[in-house]
Amino acid sequence: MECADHPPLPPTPIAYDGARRVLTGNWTGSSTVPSRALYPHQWSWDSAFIAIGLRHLSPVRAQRELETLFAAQWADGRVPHIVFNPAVPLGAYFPSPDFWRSSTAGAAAGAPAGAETSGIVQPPVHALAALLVHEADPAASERRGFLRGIYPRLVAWQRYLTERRDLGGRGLAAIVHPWESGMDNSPCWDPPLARVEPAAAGSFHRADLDHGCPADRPTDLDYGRYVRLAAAYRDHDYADDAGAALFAVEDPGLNALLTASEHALAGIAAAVGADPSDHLVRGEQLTTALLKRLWNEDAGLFLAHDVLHNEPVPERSAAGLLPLILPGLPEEVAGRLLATVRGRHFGLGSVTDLVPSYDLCGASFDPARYWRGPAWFNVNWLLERGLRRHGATATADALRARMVRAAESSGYAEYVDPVTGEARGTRDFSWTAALTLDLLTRPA
Ligand code: 2M8
Repeated sequence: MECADHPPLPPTPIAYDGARRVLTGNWTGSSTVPSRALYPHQWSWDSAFIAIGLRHLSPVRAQRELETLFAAQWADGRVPHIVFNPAVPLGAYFPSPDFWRSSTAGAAAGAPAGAETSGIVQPPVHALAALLVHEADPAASERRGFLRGIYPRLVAWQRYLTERRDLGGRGLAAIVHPWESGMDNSPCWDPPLARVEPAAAGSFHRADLDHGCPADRPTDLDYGRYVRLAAAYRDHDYADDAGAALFAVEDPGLNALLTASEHALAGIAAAVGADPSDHLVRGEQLTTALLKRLWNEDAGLFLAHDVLHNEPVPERSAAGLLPLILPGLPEEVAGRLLATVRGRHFGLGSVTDLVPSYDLCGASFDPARYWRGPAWFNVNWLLERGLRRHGATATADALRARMVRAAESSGYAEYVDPVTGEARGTRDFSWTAALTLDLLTRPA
């Protein structure tokens, strides 16, 4: 994916040094934890965003970040959302390896025998990350066989999503758990989640509340439903069976990243001497499906679709803006998205400094609680690229400057209040630091 040229930011050595310190502190030797306390293992889409920043410090380390993740890929192509570090005590994070039991319950789906992982997935940012990492130092990439080694794995990952996860038969991938969207607690999941019977409150211990503030985290009721859904999927041997799914939703954010990654795969194919045309065709097909299935003219953005009830979810989330990163979006759709980002629902540049994760006017808006309103740096990083791609250069420049300031002043927070910039969630958060480095250093 290419971005239009943009002027370099004035040097801000404090932000750069702070971001480097966070990434160095969170590096384990083969990958990076999102946060030492709250998330002490390797997370899938975190590692993709982290690699995008790490490439500026050490392209080889960025390559290793992705290689470590893909070493735990399942034979059916899925990339698990967590790869557990066996040296970390079981009680440090829940759901822990003994909950997922990937090496036994996932055996039929091809889970690796030598690593413990979760059985669900996260959005596919990996092909985009791999291409950017390669471009940061093509000679080192070539020497290590990085792109050649990861290309077939990336293709298998994309095919898992486009084929096995097309649960609605509509040409889009469906998520089977809110955590698969990466925007775990978004109000978009409330209606389909309300149909799920929560696991009993005393049947599990929430390790997240040992480290995080309860007002910033999901409620116990939502957590009980997350646990129930994950256990049901596990007890069905992690089989992707539309008839057995308790939750199946087409998320515009995940599908936009799936589409962007298909375009990145075309770039990777060209770089390794393979034929890129299949990826370009698939990228176009996914864009067509997104437009046909999820675009909502009245709302001015893409809406999630509840596959089990065959109806759109009438909630505006930043996920519905993410198709802005795509090439080949019709001009009128890109124009509507730009207006929606700046309008009263997201308020960018007037009410908000950074794009909130959820509709400012929505009934469930909460500026503090996890994915129900706060601004996240990965989402804003993607939108900054999208704004630039569609010619909104001044808006992108201003957003970039505000992101760097917010990252530094919040102590590289996991998320911030979109209006006041107040830090929320954990601090010294890896993707916040990595993407800050990228904003300060780009173009590679
Ligand atoms: C959050 O999700 C995990 C579960 O995967 C959690 O709340 O325990 C989300 O923000 C997710 O997008 C992120 O990848 C993960 C690690 O940073 O934390």
